[in-house]
Order: sequence, then structure tokens, then C-alpha cells
Amino acid sequence: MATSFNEQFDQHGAWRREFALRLKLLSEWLKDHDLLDSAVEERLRRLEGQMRSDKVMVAFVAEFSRGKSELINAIFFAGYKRRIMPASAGRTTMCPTELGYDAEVPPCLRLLPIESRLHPQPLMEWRMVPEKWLRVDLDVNDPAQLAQAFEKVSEVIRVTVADAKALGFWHEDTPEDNPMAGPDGLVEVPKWRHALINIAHPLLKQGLVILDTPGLNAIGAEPELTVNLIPQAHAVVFILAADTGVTKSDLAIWREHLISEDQDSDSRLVVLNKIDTMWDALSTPAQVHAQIERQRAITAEILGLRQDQVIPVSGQKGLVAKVNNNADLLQASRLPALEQALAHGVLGQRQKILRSSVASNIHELKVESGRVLGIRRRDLAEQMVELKGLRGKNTSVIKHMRARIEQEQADFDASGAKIHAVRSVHLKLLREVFDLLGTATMKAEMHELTTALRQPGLKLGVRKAYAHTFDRLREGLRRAEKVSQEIQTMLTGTFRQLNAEYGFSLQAPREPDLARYERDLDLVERSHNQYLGVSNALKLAQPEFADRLVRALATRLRVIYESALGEVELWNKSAAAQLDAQLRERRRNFGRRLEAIERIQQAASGLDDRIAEIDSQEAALDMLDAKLAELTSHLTEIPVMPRAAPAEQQVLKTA
Ligand SMILES: Nc1nc2c(ncn2[C@@H]2O[C@H](COP(=O)(O)OP(=O)(O)OP(=O)(O)O)[C@@H](O)[C@H]2O)c(=O)[nH]1
Ligand SMILES: [Mg+2]
Repeated sequence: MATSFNEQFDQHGAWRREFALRLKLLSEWLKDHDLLDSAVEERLRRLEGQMRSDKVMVAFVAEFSRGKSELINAIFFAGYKRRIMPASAGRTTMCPTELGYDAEVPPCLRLLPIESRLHPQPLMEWRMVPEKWLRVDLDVNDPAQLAQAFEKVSEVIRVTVADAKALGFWHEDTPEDNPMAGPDGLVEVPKWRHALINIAHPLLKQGLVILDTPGLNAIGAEPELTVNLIPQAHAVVFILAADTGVTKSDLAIWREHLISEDQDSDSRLVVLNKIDTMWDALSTPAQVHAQIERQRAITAEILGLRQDQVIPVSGQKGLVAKVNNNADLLQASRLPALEQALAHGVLGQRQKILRSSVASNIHELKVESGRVLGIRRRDLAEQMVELKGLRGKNTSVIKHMRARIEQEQADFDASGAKIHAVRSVHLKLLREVFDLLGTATMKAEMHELTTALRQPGLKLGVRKAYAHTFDRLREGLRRAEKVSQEIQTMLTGTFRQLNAEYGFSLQAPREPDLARYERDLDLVERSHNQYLGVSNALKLAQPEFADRLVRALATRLRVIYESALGEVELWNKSAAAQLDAQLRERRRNFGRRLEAIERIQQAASGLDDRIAEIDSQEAALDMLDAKLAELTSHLTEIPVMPRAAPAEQQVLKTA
């Protein structure tokens, strides 16, 4: 039988845990053998953090009442044996609701009041001020209490048209989207802007984040949702209902939020829900099937997809079937096929990305720690040559040798100034890159964009203003790339020189691929462009709306730039750490050589002992080398389905 989404997600979690365990063992081993310099340590820390905090977000997007919340109940929460997320006829989920797990926070539901919209801060910033959210504690062992607490996401308040306008729910230009006014002239708007649910559900604990959204208007009213959360989700499930077919507003959502040329189709799932409405006692099963297939074909055609890209299910019957352990009904609901597609699309992708990032990091790690071993090996070889040369020599030769080593040491200490000069050039260039990618530059760009968007009568030039900003951002990134190349050239040159002069084995680490971030910028630009297009030109004329959009943009850009800066930092740290390591080892080496000479001066037998000692140290290095290769390759070779007992613990003990 096919594995369910839940099972596959469990396997993904197990894989990550296994990886974290092996990484920890490697790091302890490196530390025990004095192979952990600051760059390697930093790399390990990042890898560990990446694995630990890896989140997979699945967003459910559709017009109201298509069955998003019910489908979430059926796929993820059937284990509670009841309906957890509120799902009912008409509009139910009134605010975007994120379900996830954060161990630092007790199980709770947090709700951000809708009035927060009157302030300019984007959602991202509100997340940092928990005291502004209403908190409802949750009892995870009491599904009834959970369900009751979650009802809050359906709450509404009644406000005047003027207030609705200020909150972003009323637009004179698009009256068809406005909420209906009651006899008292008041209109209904959501009570909450955003909900965060924190529960220790097994899947959420492993990093799954589920985003349930309300229907069309509410999505449009929160730019952050459109330009940040949805485009960044690892999978988006778009839901249509078999009984309504593809309506005009379904199509508007599809066009505005879901079509994307370059995101792989695996991450977009289109679901034709409520197929049970076509189960008809008077038709034969074959007739029902044919009817569902027909609906599926029509849907696919309207959306421009292949028929097999539309997945027919009944979320509601799937939930009932799971709650009652009814295998036949589950089969008929066709829910397992959707879970399969979701698991494949989301987790397959995620694992591929993680694996390739891990592989390149582990490679660097191995090179870096391997280099330290190389230096030690070389030092031993030099000492060996020196000592063998002393065999049978008289005391004056030995004295002479000592003087030579001391001279070498003094010369080496004097070279400190040169190394210092290299460092200061390096730092200067680095500061340029940091400036180009730093917060101040970003702030200035966003300020300029805001000013441009505020120009009266700009309406149609909005895209242009965006295009300008993105052009400048790309230009800045390219300049950072150029300076990075300069740094690389400088490092390569000076390292080569130092290698020749002092017999070092420095090698400039590979520079980060900043072009990748240019592609990220393109993606962000495209998601904004898509949004700027069709229906929002009029909304954009309102300064608050434009402000909000720019702030949402800024939070997304910050993530990109922080990550680029992080890479640049690691790259430079790794270069500096290499130099430090070689200098340190070299100083130690002088010490060891002088010590050896001293011993030989004191006792005739010292020489042979020392040679034997070096022999055994060389053998120990060979073993370390082999062990390092073994431990690092273990990390990249973890099977998706981990074995029952990690064998490394035993292997390590023998080291
Ligand atoms: N017959 C049938 N009804 C369904 C199915 N899935 C959901 N429903 C019903 O459709 C109604 C709407 O479902 P919800 O899950 O609340 O829809 P939603 O998309 O979350 O809607 P909003 O929260 O308002 O955006 C509820 O009464 C559900 O019970 C299904 O597969 N078959
Ligand atoms: Mg809902």
C-alpha cells in the first residue's frame, strides 16, 4: 500500500535527525583531534541549524468554501478523531491561519487584532512582539477544547464603511469585492489579521507548517500573504469544488496567485474537491466515474493543465473515513492519491535541495579539516629530514643547526607585518561588499521606492518604479560580485606568495555564487509583478497600500541579503582561519624542532627516539585522515529510510 503523507513526512524527519546525530559525532571527533578551527566550527553550526530548523510550508489557497480547512483536517488532523479546524458552509476561516510548532512557546493559539493594519509594520514585525497578540492556551490532549479554541479564526466584527476602508476591506473602485452593508450601514470584517497555532502535533514538530487562508478578498488585502508567504511556500494546494466548477473568482485567484512559469509544477497541486456531490445512487459507478473525469477534463482545460494534474477528491468523506476507520470510503474519497502527490512534490523537492546543500558544505568541511592534517604531515616530514641529517654529526654541527632554526624563527616573526598588510586590504574590500549588501543600502532603496510610489498620478508607472528598484538592486549585487572576485584574486595571489615564501599550503576557498541571489531577486520581482498586474492597479494608488507592499517586499529581501551576507562572511572567515591555522602550526613547529635539538644535545640516544616518535605520529595522521574521509562520507550517504541503529557510534569509539 502507498505510504501516506504523514508517514513520508516522518521518514523525512528521521533522516534529518540521523543527519544531526552524525554531524554531532563528527564535530566531537574533530574537536578531540584539534581539527576544529573557527571556520569549520561555523560551517558545522550552520549545517546543524539548517537541518534542525528546516521548515516545509504547505499553503492551501482557494475561494471561500471550497473545502480548504476540511482538507487540512482530513490530511493532517484525522488522528484527533474529529473536525479540528472549523469548516462550515459560507465563509468560515476569516484570517490566514498558520499551524506550526515552536518548542519555546507553550501550546497556544495567537491572534493578531485586525486593528494592527492601521499601523505600517508588516506582519513579519508583528511576529516579534508577542504581547500584541491575544493568546489562548491549548490543551493538546483535549480535541474538543482545541476545536473550540480554533473557532476564533472565524470571528468577525462590524465596523463602519470608513473603518473598513481604513482596514483595507473596502475599495470604491472594486465594489463587487466589498462586503455587504447591513441595514445599520455597518459591514462585517475579520476580527483578526493573522492566527498562529502552536501545537506539538507530530508532523508540525518535525517542521511542517500549514497555512490555511481565507477566500479571495482577504488574500488580496494582506500583501504579505501574496508576495511573501504564498510564493515562498514549498507547496501550494489550490482547491476547486466539483459542484461549482471553475468560477470567475476561482480563475482570478489562480491567475493572480498561482500561475508561475518557473516554479516546478510539483509544488503546485490542483484539487477538484467535493467529488462526493457527484455520487448519485441512481447512476452506476462507471457513470459517476465518467462524470468526475469529465469535470476534471473541463477544469484542466480552463486552467491550462493536463488532466492528470487535477486531482479529484472528497476531503469531507476522506475525513469521515479516517475517523471511522472505513477503508472503502477512504478509497472512494481518493484522498490517498492526493497525499501521495503532496508527499512526492513537497518532500521530494525539499530533500533534494537539502541534500545538495549538505553535500557541498560537507565537501568544504572535509577540505578544510584535511588541510590542517596536511600541514601537520608536512611539518613532520621536515623534522624527519632535519633529524636524519643530524645522525652521526658532532656537537658543533648540532649547535649550528640550532642557530639556524632560531634564525628562521626570527625571520618568520618579522614577516608578521606583511601578513598584517594582507589582512587589512582584505578587510577593506570585505567592508565594501558588506556595505553593498547591508541593511543601510536596502533601507535607502526601499525608501526611494516608497517615494516613487507616492508620486501622485503614478498609477500606471508602478511597474516601472519597481523595475527601477530591482535594476538597482541587481546592479548592487553585481558590484558585490565584482568586489568578491577582486578579493578572490587578491587572496589567491597572496596565498600563492606566502606558500612560496614560507612553504604554507594555503588555498583560497571558493567564493560564494552571488549570481544565485540575482535569480532570487528575479523571482521576487516576478511575484510582485504578477501582483501589480491585473486587479490591483487601483488599490496601488492608495499610499497605505503601496507602503504595505514595500514593507512586505523589504522583509523578503532581507532574507535574501542576509543569506548572501552569511555566505560572504563564511567564505572570508574560512580564508582567515586558514591563515591563522598555518601561522599557529608553524609557530608550534619551531617549538618542536628546537625542543628536539635540545633533547639531542642532552642525550645521545635522543635522536633515534625522536625519529621513532615521528614515525608513529605519521602513522597516527594516516589514521586520522582515513577516519575523516569515513565520517564525512557517512554524512552524505544517509539513506532516506534510515537504518534501525546508527552504526557510527561503534565505529567512532574505535578511533
Ligand atoms: N460534500 C462535500 N462537502 C465538503 C467537502 N469538503 C468540504 N465540504 C464542505 O464545504 C464547506 C466549506 O468547507 P471549508 O473547509 O470550511 O471551506 P474553506 O475553503 O476552508 O472555506 P473558507 O474558510 O470560508 O475560506 C463545509 O461545509 C464543508 O463541510 C467535500 O469533499 N464534500
Ligand atoms: Mg476555511
